[in-house]
Amino acid sequence: MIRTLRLVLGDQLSPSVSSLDGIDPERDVVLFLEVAEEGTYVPHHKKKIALILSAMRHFAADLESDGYRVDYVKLDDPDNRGSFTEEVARAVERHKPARVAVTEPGEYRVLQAMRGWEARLGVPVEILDDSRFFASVRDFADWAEGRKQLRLEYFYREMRKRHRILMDGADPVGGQWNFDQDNRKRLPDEVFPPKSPAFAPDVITEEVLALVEERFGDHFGDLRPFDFAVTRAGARAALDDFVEKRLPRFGDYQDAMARGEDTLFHSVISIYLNIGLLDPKEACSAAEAAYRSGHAPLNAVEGFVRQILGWREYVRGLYWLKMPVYRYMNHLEASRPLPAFYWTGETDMACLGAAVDQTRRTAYAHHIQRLMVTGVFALLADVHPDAVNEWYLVVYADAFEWVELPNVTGMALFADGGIMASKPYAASGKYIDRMSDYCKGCRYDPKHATGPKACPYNFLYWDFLARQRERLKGNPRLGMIYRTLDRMDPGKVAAMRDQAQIFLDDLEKETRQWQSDQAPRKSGTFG
Ligand code: FAD
Ligand code: DLZ
Ligand code: SF4
Repeated sequence: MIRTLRLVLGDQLSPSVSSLDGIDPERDVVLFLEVAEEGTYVPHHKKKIALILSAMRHFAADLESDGYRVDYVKLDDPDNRGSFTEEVARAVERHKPARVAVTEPGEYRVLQAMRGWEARLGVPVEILDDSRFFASVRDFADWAEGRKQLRLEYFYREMRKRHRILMDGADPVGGQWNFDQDNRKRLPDEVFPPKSPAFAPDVITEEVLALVEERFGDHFGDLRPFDFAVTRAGARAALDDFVEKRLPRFGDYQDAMARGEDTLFHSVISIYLNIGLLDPKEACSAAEAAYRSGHAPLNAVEGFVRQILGWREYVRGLYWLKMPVYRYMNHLEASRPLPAFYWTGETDMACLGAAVDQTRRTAYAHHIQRLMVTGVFALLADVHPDAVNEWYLVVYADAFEWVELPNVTGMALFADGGIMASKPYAASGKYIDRMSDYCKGCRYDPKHATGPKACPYNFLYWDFLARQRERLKGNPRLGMIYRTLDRMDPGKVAAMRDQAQIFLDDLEKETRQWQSDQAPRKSGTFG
């Protein structure tokens, strides 16, 4: 008799995942389920689906060759019932295990389903902690308890101390916790970032690519060229390549954007961390070793470690602390639809056109593109958080709700009313002009705030501040900006607000037309 049926989900592809703890190779079965519902509850980017299915198949094959009993249900299995719940039920009928073990999932939606399994299946179902993070859900809740504000900086310092990363005794290496001030350079013309490595598809990946084209061909995004790593060895090679070639300048150009440069000095490892092919601890150790050996400077290494040990852990803790209400937050009462150009890329705004084009091609954009280009525009344009969240969850290969939702609702949209960020990241076109070369090739001009050449970020920025005055005026970090607004010529403010109104209404009209021209979209969790 099968003792334990061990279910491994598509973002749990680590040998150390808790659902495999204490596995008995003779009497246990490891179960993998390719199910249509996970590809369509929102219509994910084709590259994202291919990454996950191919990585699942490779991981399962490795386990099998290591001597474990694997039951792998493929998407095109004629008996496949299409959802985790139905397929676990079918596997329980097949194997009649004494119990089912699974590691807690990364999305609340799936956890809710899992909580109903024991009653449905009639066997004990053990949902185990996910130990692949520095902080457990409980650790974060303990840290948050009794605090008025949940600011990243304090959580991050605790994590540095607790995990002894970049520490000299009780003090941070270099005498300071944060080198953000050094990390805001624009990319100079003579600096050419090394490309991140490309991994050619093997036979397994080619089979998956054909399947994805057949089953999800109408989803957003280009499937080919497909050059993600799909194994742990490939993911580790991607990390090593980053540490060797890009980490030394990661800090300097962390906030820069440039035409034709999709990845700059970023690591492009979130896809591997989030599906389990890389361990966050090994990423931080590799970066710290590069600092200790003199290969990379402290501003780069600290900046990178802060993203993983700080932000990544913090957003996960916040997600599980605040769900399910976090998913429905809309503090600024934003109400407009997501502009059609987020899907089509058809816009005269060069920065947005570039971000959407890159996202369609690669299922990747770096942090500042996500935050300060597509994110800020959605904030200023009053787009409803549901529509923005759905877009980010669909289009990025690294998007799972635990990490996507806080970044969108909390960081980009201020829809949580300041649980995550101390003020909205609202910015005018000046920011994009300072940090990129997009504006040079744009029909708009970041120096104009009204008139035909005015950069939309400019009039939308001041309109946003004026429109949200009642909600935001008490924010101490916005006091100076509201004083500037109040000192502006009222005629200029009125002109910017009129132009914003016309611009947003036209955009909404075009979007509604585009929506009605589309075949009805599949409904997702974000409606
Ligand atoms: P690097 O810049 O090289 O950073 C190193 C690592 O730090 C990343 O791989 C990632 O694991 C981690 N990291 C950095 N910033 C964050 C952050 N804010 N939150 C969590 N982890 C972070 N990240 C996702 O993994 N999935 C998402 O769905 C996602 N959605 C986002 C949506 C918005 C609106 C914003 C502003 C950010 C989002 N991020 C998301 C965070 C960040 O943009 C990506 O992690 C990063 O761009 C991935 O590229 P990289 O691996 O080259 O990162
Ligand atoms: C995203 C995704 C997709 C597209 N397909 C599968 C799948 O067929 N089987 C699977 O186990 N996981 C898949 N995933 C990842 C899941 O959506 C993810 O595990 C849950 O959202 C929980 O984080
Ligand atoms: Fe973007 Fe405005 Fe610059 Fe055009 S001018 S690229 S819209 S910031």
